[in-house]
Amino acid sequence: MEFKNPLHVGAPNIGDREQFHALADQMFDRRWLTNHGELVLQFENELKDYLGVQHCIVMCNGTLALEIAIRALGLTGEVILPALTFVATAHALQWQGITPVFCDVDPQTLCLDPAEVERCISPRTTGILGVHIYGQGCDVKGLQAVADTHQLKLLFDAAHAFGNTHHGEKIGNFGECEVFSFHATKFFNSFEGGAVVTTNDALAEKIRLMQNFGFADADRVEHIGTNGKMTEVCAAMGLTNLQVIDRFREINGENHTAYAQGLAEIEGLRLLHGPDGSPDWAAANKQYVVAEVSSAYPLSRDELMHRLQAENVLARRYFWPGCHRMEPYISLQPDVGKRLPITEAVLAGILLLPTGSAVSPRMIERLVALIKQWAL
Ligand code: T4K
Repeated sequence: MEFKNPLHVGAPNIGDREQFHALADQMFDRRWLTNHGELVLQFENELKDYLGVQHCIVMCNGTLALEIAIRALGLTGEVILPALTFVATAHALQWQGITPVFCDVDPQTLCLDPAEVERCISPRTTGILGVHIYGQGCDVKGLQAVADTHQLKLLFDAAHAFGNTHHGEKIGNFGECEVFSFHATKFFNSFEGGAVVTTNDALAEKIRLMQNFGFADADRVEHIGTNGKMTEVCAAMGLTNLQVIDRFREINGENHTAYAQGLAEIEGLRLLHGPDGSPDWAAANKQYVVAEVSSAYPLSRDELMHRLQAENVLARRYFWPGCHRMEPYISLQPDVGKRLPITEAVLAGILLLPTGSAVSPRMIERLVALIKQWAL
């Protein structure tokens, strides 16, 4: 086995432990563990500045944040989204009795194709849920135009796009609202966590109440609500990691360069994202290293993944086989794959390789050497 310790896609980035312990001690000293404590309020303020957004409501995870955003926007009936996403995006709709309508993606961005979205609209459609997949910004303008024409609500799942920009503008400022995940496996984590960000004052207020059972004050409930609150210990982790976020970004940049240089010499393997001279690429968190394995490589994608796993490189096929091929969607809409040719083609060849602060360019050289050797 080439690597003694496993190389994971999604191994957490972890900031300064001393700082985390100091924040956790403050929390214990105050005997205030959750319910909008000082650390959560500080975290929301720092995030607001970092993301350049007007309102930021942190939550216990990204999935609940999505569910609350969807409910606060009053979505019902059908909502259009890509099948090329983590299943949480679809579940957040289905969980609330909304039908997820899976739509094909643009082959360049791998995000929703506005022309395809237009084709998926029915009289029951109330919204469009774009996903900035692998941190790549959606065609925001195109999607907003479709939403405006058909009077639909547009929101974004920005779980992969923390700190990224789209045409130079910070992700977090688009649509009615955007939703981040701070799960342990994300570029930026608070153990578990998420946030809804928006420029809409009334929506922000509604979401804030909904994530606390709908309470407007101690004895007054204004909405149906749930418990979406973030704990103080999660906020402590978020504050700790936010201090060193620029270093995490640099590390991912160095790792991406190491992959790009190594894989460039291997026929049948290519990275789906790469330097294009744009400020968006420079700012990107590069959380996922997304490779495509084509028939020009002697091993199939799955054979390559299994060979890598045998060497303790735990590559992943995110998001194979696609939400539309998972339950309950495959049973409810068995033929939907037929209208998703780009999604299906992408999912057939995709392989995500480990990056983050647990991985170094030297490890990547060794990993790439294996892939090269198997190509001979
Ligand atoms: N929307 C999108 C587009 C998303 O990608 C996600 C989450 C969401 C919404 C929902 O946000 P959250 O509700 O999760 O905040 C993982 C994560 O659990 C999930 O957050 C993430 N997307 C998804 C892409 O990845 P799994 O089922 O693949 O997790 P698992 O346990 O297989 O772990 C992934 C890899 O990370 C493994 O190789 C092990 C490694 N790992 C994991 C943890 C937890 C570590 O090395 N250390 C760790 O602490 O879903």
